[in-house]
Amino acid sequence: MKFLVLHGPNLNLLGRREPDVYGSLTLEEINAAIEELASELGCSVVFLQSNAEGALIDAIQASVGHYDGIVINPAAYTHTSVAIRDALASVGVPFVEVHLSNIHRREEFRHKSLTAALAVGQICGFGCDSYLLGLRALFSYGKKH
Ligand code: CA2
Repeated sequence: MKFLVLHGPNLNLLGRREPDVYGSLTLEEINAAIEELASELGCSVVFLQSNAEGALIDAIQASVGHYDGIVINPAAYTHTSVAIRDALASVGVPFVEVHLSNIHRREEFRHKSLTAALAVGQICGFGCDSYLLGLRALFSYGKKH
């Protein structure tokens, strides 16, 4: 199985600012942990981080027929992007929404996700482990569907 891991805006800054909220790992270190889990599970992963909404949408549209699922942290677009929601809805590729922080115990504007209702599930609040739990869950989902 092959999975696409999408990181949204500003996640390229991880490890350099706000470690109290998002942890001290860099995005490269998170990707390395995901890669290690993928090889343990026997699946492959492809990564993309973008600060641009359109680039994320292009990647979602292009995922059809190439990936068994998407692990996505839409970052701030979670709370604002009807366009990313529409892209995810249109491709029908199963996805898990992940967040480093627990968005439900933060500011009210972060409580709402425009994408979560379309996801197989949402995992938040576990830092890097949110991605690892998300990949495990999607891998297991993929074996059953
Ligand atoms: O907790 C998460 O994973 C978020 O998706 C992160 C987003 C935030 O807008 C969501 O509400 C929750 C922000 C990503 C920005 O990451 C930074 C990392 C280091 C320094 C500054 C921002």
